[in-house]
Amino acid sequence: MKFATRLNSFPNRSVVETIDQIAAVSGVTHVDLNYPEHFQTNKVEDIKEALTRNNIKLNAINPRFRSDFINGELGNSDPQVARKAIDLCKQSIDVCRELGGEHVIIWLGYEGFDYSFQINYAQVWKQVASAIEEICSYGSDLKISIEYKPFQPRAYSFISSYADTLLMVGDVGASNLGVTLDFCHMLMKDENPSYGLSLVAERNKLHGIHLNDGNKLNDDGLMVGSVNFIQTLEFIFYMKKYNYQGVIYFDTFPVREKPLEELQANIAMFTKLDQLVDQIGIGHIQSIIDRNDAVAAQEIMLACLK
Ligand SMILES: [Mn+2]
Repeated sequence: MKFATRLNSFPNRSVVETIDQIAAVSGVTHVDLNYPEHFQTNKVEDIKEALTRNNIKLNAINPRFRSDFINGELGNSDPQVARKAIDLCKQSIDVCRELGGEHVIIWLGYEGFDYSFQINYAQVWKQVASAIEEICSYGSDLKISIEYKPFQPRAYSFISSYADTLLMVGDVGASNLGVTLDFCHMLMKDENPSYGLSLVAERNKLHGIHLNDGNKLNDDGLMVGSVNFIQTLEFIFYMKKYNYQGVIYFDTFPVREKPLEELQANIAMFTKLDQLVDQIGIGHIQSIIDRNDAVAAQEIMLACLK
């Protein structure tokens, strides 16, 4: 099992110190880094050395668009800003290669709209598709994925669901382009996470998973399995069914919790749910699904409570 966690959960430390701290937790195999924010206090070589020293691998580089992009990133109506957004993704690809990673995850936080008549939907769609195509071509040796979120900070995100993300992936048509699913973002959209996972995985487009939990209408970033237990179990069942071999990144926000303890709790819960799926049996669970019987499906919950 490959696990990664959120560096920003560990405040007041440099990236190198944080890597040292996280690496001490049993089970952690990878880290994700944001570009450029995690490269401001430590050089790439120092981070590389810290990863090697701790036997931790880089999972993904996540380009982070700040205030210059408040009116949109790849689809910005100002061509210079849109070009800067493409360049930031290309720089993220360069850094990812330098650190031996294989995945760049693009979350377009500011791409969207707040008002009716604010943007030209079709034109922005084509502009974003063309930019992503250019990025995928530049990073053709890496996996590139889109992480969608339905809203926040915009009232409406431009890419907001598994459905429009898959539509964008299809329109771009690059073989290295896929989807990163964030469980909490799926809940915000009122999606059933496993349905989305299944549609994405059926198309071999499941590049990444951000696991967490929440109360639906906010990106709460709560601990894995703490609110939506049975939906998390189902999600892990489908991860196993589709033989997901990528990294599980815990995108949780320990604001008041001790971050190392919170990370250990996420690993413990994931491990327990993974074992429960094995104990109940993938084949047995599948046979219950195949009966299309809600009462029979309750047997799975009861088996967890035994
Ligand atoms: Mn996420």
